[in-house]
Amino acid sequence: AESWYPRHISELDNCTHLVTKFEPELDSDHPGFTDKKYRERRKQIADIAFEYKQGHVYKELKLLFPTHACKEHIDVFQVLEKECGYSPTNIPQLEDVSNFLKKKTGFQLRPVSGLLSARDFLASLAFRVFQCTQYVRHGSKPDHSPEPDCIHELLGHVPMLAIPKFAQFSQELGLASLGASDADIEKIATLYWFTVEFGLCKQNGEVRAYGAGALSSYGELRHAISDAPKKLPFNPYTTAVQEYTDEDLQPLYFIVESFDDMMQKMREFAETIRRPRPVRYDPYTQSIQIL
Ligand code: H2B
Ligand code: FE
Repeated sequence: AESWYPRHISELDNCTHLVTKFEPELDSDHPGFTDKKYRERRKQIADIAFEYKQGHVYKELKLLFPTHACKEHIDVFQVLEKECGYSPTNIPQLEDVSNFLKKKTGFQLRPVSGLLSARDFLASLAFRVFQCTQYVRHGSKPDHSPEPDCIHELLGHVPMLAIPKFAQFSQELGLASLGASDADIEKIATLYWFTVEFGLCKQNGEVRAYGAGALSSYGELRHAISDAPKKLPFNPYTTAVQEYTDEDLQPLYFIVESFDDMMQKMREFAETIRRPRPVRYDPYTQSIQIL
């Protein structure tokens, strides 16, 4: 039989067999053989090349979206591919994506250099500002990052923030956080975790993911829709005090009936959060009004 050869550019991922006899590690005639620094540096660069997979995460996720993601995410994702340069080989500019979001829901992206405190992160949502990282996760672990990175933001958060109802929900979480006590911030951050990050919803009798942490990791997304984890109905009063871990895979998810239902329940809950005075966002002046 004919021996295997690559038929598509992505199959070059399987063409990684090295001829090593001239490398500085193995060839005593190599000018770098006795230069430890040079050999270390060479090894670092070689590891990056060896781990490289073309558009791996993006393609795995795209295969899962039709059966695992909520309908709204699937629809917006197609528009992002058409209008915003989303593709397996391109990371779009945040400014282009921010302008796209502004047109869809008035949300904008603001660059941030790393993980913010929950209070500061939530406060920005009140202004329809999403604090967005720009760096990309380490290539040795393409499917998981312990901190947010631009793959998580672009594949998970951005599509959801382009959906009017979801944008409204996100802003209301932010408004509820303004002036709240540390204990209440913790509750809102927990609600954020189980909805915006790892939320599941019911659609046409199926469970689908709308949380960005699930939508930006194929391992998490498969796990979330499988029978392995525990799933409970979303109820802000119990969800807000549920312990959680930021380990690789979540042991527990909360399911909402619909975005409308989630929003209504969350509004009721927000009423119970004690704050100095009620507030409202004024979009004309882009400021918070104290009522
Ligand atoms: N900071 C940044 N930069 N991105 C986030 O997604 C984020 C954050 N999430 N700080 C917050 C915390 C979230 O985990 C909640 C609100 O605590
Ligand atoms: Fe996130």
